[in-house]
Amino acid sequence: ATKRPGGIMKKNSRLILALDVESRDKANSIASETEGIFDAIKVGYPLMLSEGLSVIKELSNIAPVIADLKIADIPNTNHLICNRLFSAGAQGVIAHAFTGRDSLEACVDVAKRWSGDVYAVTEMSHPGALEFMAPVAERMVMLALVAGASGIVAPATRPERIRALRRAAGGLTIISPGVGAQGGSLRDALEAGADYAIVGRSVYESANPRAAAEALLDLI
Ligand code: 3DU
Repeated sequence: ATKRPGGIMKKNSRLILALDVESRDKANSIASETEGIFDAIKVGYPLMLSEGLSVIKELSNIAPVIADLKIADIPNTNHLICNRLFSAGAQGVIAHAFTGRDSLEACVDVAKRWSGDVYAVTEMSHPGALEFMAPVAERMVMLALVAGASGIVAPATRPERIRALRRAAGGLTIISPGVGAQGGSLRDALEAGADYAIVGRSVYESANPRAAAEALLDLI
């Protein structure tokens, strides 16, 4: 599995909206209100388990959708999951790297067929990620490169770790959650080497999501 690093996501605002609301109506209204600001919308378990895969196609009329199911299974199952997500309209998927090369390559193989992106989770943003993930995160970045992923997920809560993972990541795209609600700084994450910041609660829980998103734009 070889795929040019970097992927196909357009880089304008460098902001990705994490839309972890649990209703289709709420998701569509926030996505519409903030239309034009975010380079992509990340949809995960909360919304997909509430409303099903059809939300992907709906939201992708507003912005490209990254499906964040943190896929972590054997190659055959990963293959099946990725096929479902890309055929539902996702432009990218997020998969765990810790499952190893064959599992990650299964995701990349499917992504190639759909001309889509795979982002490999290396080190997560919460404190618990220091227990098992951080000590092997650089190795997981190398795996993402070898497997042909488009990019990696690295923690905005620890910009010094983004900096270290960027050194290993070469031309891979770095998408970085943890800005705002988890305490991470947008500017610090981008300066440390993230290509995109992922922002959820500080936008979708705001009384005025568009104003909150525009305030982030002003910081960049
Ligand atoms: O903390 P926020 O509400 O801004 O949302 C962050 C999103 O990114 C959320 O969907 C979460 O599941 C996801 N994410 C992380 O926060 C940290 C990771 O390491 C990986 C994904």
